Amino acid sequence: MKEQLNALRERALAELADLEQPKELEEFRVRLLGKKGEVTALLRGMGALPAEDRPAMGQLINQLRNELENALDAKEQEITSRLKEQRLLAERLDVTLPGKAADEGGLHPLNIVLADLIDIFQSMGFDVVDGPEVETEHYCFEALNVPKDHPARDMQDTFYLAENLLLRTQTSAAQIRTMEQRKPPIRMICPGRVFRADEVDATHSPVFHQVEGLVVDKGITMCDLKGVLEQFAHEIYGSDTKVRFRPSFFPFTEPSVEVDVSCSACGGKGCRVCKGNGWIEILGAGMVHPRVLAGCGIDPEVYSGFAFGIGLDRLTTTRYKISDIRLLFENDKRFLDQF
Ligand code: 2NM
Repeated sequence: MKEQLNALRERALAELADLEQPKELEEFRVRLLGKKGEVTALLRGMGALPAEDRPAMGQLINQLRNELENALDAKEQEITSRLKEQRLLAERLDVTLPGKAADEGGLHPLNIVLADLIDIFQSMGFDVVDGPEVETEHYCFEALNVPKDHPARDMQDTFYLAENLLLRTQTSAAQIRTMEQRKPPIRMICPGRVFRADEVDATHSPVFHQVEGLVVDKGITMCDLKGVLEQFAHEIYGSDTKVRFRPSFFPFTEPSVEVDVSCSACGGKGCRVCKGNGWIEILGAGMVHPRVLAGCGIDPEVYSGFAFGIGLDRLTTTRYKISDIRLLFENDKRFLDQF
């Protein structure tokens, strides 16, 4: 039986040396030291020994049991620390590596130009006013002296949401609201989105941006209009830019003008940008129609005013030589990154 013991010890220790996984260790423990294990079986087998041999044999078996338990514990520690080492190695972070640079956002070109515009007009004493994009016929047409049969009111040109509810076709609706609420003097600009049922192409979009301006006070004349708009054109295009006023027509102003600046691309000689005529139209304007003032409760015998409407999209495309207005609305990152 002693030999049997020694053989078991040698076999078990050799086997243990080759184990690598905690699971294998556990199986080993059960197989040798468990209730039905080999060492336990040896203890049970002692019943067959003569009574006087039993104590010495029992001692030997217990010794083997302790020996194996110690070897198992040592092996377990070895395996645990090896696995931990491996895990730490796999999870190692190099905190000295350079970080990934975050993509920086920027202002949309329309907002860059709008910020300039707001700066220019604020420095001339204008307030910036906001208004609703959904309007009634009263604010969009009636109060602006646009007659009932005017083509602008047509379903084909205006997005109607319901009877008497529409997407504003110009921001002047907000100026009517202001004139109804405030006493002159009024000096305001109203930037915002406007909507027209246009076909989309390189120069037309159903959504575009306007900055409309309004000045109402005692004694406002066409000279004030010319002075303010000339100042504006010089600040946007440079002080050597020539400015030209042409007679025009709008229902809400009388007289009405269109304002051109000399083409900055060719200096007025004529090129592709100005379609060969040396001038670029930048805005429409005029003296506010007495009927518009009166409709807002402002006495046209006491007060007068001028108003203007600037197309922000065109101002932006000409400033940055953008060939297609649609680029302003697609939000292609490759395009936006250039500003
Ligand atoms: C334009 C051209 C001319 C305009 C008129 C008004 C208001 F509300 F005072 F009547 N606001 N804006 C106006 C005048 C707009 O856009 C081309």
